[in-house]
Amino acid sequence: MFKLLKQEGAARRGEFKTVHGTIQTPVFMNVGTSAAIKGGVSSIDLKNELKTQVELCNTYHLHVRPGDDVIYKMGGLHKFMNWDKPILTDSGGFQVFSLAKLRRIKEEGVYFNSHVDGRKIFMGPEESMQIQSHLASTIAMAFDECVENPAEYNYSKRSCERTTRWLHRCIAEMKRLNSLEETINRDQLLFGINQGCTYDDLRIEHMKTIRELDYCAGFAIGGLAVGEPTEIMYHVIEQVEPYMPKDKPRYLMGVGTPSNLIEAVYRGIDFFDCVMPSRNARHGTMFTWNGIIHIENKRFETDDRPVDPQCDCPCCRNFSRAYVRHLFKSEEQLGGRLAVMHNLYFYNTLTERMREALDEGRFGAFRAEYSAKLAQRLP
Ligand code: PRF
Ligand code: ZN
Repeated sequence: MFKLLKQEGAARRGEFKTVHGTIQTPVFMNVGTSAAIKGGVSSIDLKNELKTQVELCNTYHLHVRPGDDVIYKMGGLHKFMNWDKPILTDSGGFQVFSLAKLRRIKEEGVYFNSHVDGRKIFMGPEESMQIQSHLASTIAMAFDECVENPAEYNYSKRSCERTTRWLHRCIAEMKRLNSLEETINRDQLLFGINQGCTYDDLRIEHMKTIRELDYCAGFAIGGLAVGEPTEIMYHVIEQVEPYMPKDKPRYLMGVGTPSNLIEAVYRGIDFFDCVMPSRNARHGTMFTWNGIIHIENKRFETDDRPVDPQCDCPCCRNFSRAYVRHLFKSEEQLGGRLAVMHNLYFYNTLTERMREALDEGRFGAFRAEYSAKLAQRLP
């Protein structure tokens, strides 16, 4: 399913075949938590304008509202959103830990109250797989515990071992679900998730254990970008990467800035997702090939250039900085929509340019040119 096309150091150029089409890697998955990209961007925009390859949705949010039973009745997420390319669903583990109130973690799963109406919900590995099977995503994520950072060694170790037991239960349940006649996507794939906080030995031990589970079509590194310094995140990737299978995709969950993506590809990562491009856009922070700008800045008041003169997105092709700034200043919804389209186009183009650089054996030069530049905040 995963084909490694080129390698430069640890950096990989690959291709991942799924029933909903082939994903070219490195790839950035566009986050549509509740089956919608925030900022009023639709699947039609993603497909026709933004070069999106994969959309990411969340088990927890869709279970709470509208209910995975509703989406199942509507024929699954693909039909529901009118998106026929790959969809990855996150398992709910992370969102329960970061959003839900009053949660209790037990061996069987997590008890928590919905962040929407406070109603009591239980989610364990089996429930997460059942919901994701209802959603009928292309790739389902294992149900894991993402421990807070910093976390004590002993807690991290016990949590990690539980995440392994949960992965076994996820596999058994997905096998069962994929064998049922009534399942919408019987080819649904499962990715396992590496945890272990910032402890090298726990990370490596956990990766060595889960890589043996051949049923997993790919592996993710979870539990990073949760408050630890960036250098620690890079260090953990470097520790774990040698133990990740070469013939399966690697996904760094919830990361990150454009520079983080370049640095993680350099360290052997293939898949990414992050709310940063869409969330920052809605606050007027826009990524450009020269660095990061804040469009509400006074200096853009009468600037008739596009947000990024090097960009071919719908926003930059049609409107000036002055106009986009005005939209933000007057709180017009169009401002957020244009900025989200620009930032998603930027991320999708960034991974596309990394793929081209890898194809042509010049990823090292690409990293040298852009890693620091894209991180700088322009005045
Ligand atoms: N686990 C899951 N989803 C996630 C994470 C995780 O650790 C993270 C951590 N950055 C983001 N999304 N299931
Ligand atoms: Zn643009």
